Amino acid sequence: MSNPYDAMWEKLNLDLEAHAGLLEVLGKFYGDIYMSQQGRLRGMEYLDFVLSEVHGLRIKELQDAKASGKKVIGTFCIFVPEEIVLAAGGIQVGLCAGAEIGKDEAEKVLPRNTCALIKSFVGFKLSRLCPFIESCDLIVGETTCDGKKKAYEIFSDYSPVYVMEIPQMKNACDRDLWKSEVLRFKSKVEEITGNKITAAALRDAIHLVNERRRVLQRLNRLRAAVPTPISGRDVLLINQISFYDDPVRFTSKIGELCDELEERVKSGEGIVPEGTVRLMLSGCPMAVPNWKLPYIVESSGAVVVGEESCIGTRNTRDLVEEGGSTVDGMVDAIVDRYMRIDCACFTPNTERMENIVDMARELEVKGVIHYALSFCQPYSMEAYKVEKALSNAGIPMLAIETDYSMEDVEQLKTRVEAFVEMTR
Ligand code: BJ8
Repeated sequence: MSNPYDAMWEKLNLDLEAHAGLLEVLGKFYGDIYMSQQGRLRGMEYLDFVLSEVHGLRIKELQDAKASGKKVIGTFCIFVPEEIVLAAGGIQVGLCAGAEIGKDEAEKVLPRNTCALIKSFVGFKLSRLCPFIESCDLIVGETTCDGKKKAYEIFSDYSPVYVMEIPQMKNACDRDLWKSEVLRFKSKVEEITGNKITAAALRDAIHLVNERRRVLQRLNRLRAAVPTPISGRDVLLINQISFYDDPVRFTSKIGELCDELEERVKSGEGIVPEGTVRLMLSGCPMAVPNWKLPYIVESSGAVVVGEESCIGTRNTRDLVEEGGSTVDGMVDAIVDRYMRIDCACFTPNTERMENIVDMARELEVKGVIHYALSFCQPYSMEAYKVEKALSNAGIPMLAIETDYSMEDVEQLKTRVEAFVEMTR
């Protein structure tokens, strides 16, 4: 059956047949995992709509913006400062992918022992399945883990790629390096968009991105209530969509959802039965449609009340200081804010341990599930330190390594159920 967006997707050189298959699987998966939930907030209808139109209406918006002269910049990491792109009149979209559909194609150019996230974005490109990638005027990579770093070299054979160097430590010389990289990125964005960044535009962009972070911080405060007023799956979806949607619209819609959530919290209404175990997830980012682990957890007698992840609090915890009046001063504020990101690519990464323990205590969780994608060295190695820090705080942790396949679902469920029982 043809789709009203077929002509647009064809123009973007997508493989229409394979893409239709992807949308069908995605729709079914979403129905099983999301629409089967009871007591969802009315505000989630907006998220359902955005997801159902993620390759349709949102792509159409991007195409219309491009036709009016705007540039679209794709990213894979929360280190890329969106404030710079917005200040230059561009649009930034997240390209991390959470499906294994292009895996076979990816494995033709990447070693099999590469993490699923990398295989997914390379596979999406090689299989011509992602209209976001195909809409980008520039794709920004970064030197975080070795896998991503080397994958961008291959990716650049197929798309225009620009790579930012990310420091691996947090000394004064690392901050200097990062500032020079932010400035280099600013020049690149100005060149691509043809717009010189002014102080007024940068001030507005900083405020806009901060507003989106603030609304997500509000959501995190409200979801922490007892009884739990919203599922972890729904909050993960909101965080995932924050990387695709128009920031002004998203912030306003999530603000409305938070108003509804606040009413629910005031009335003491929860969405899980009394005695449901509160858990927190920590580790690698979970990109759309990677809902596997939260679904397993939430069908095993527990509820997820926090995600210590880049598609979670790592992306929203810190704001850029507002109030700067010069471009240089605001660039410094951006540099400082992004240097606080506690990705496992840093060494040492003690802030992450402190943040995880603080978060687990504040959320009063019974335990933490540490999630690492198979072959992700930074996160799977750091799990040892995380477990030690949590154990010192008297909080149990379960370390899980998995990928995007469904083959291990039963085995993971058994382990998660045992962990939930143990924490009771
Ligand atoms: S700031 S977490 S978004 S790098 S899972 S590709 S680390 S092998 S995603 Fe990340 Fe930026 Fe860090 Fe966040 Fe490599 Fe690990 Fe794969 Fe990963």
